[in-house]
Amino acid sequence: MAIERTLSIIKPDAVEKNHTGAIISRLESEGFIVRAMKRVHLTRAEAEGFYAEHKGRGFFDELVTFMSRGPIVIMALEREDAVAKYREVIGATDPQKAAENTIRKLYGAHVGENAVHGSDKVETAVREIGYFFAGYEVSPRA
Ligand code: FUP
Repeated sequence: MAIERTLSIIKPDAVEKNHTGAIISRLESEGFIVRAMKRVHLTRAEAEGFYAEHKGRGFFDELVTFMSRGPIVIMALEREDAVAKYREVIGATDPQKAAENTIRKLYGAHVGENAVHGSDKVETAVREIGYFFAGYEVSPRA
């Protein structure tokens, strides 16, 4: 399997509840390497840009309001098969349907406040990492 990168966001609900460290620790213990990381408070326009593919969906307004309500922690993570493995570790979009011990099950409340984001495909990950990080901010493999 190939070494991939995926974009991880610790969303405002999890940052507010002080779960940032626990989530990063879990991801590192699952073999992910943090290649880039920053803590930012998105404007509404920045959140809308990130979720542009969902524009027009019923939950879009609620989603961008949520994602811009407080600081988030954004990371470019790397490991073998990173996209699929990360989605396995975070669990289903709806925390109530997520498997036991997944990050969304442990730290998410409901589909609108589900603690973390993850890229859905390798190509999406490239676009999403590029949305938040300049090339020089993503450190190469040691
Ligand atoms: P995921 O890839 O698991 O993050 O899920 P999606 O890309 O389908 O959805 C992006 C975000 O929109 C989710 F994290 C939560 C939100 N959402 C809702 O609030 N309601 C829905 O019915 C679907 C998604």
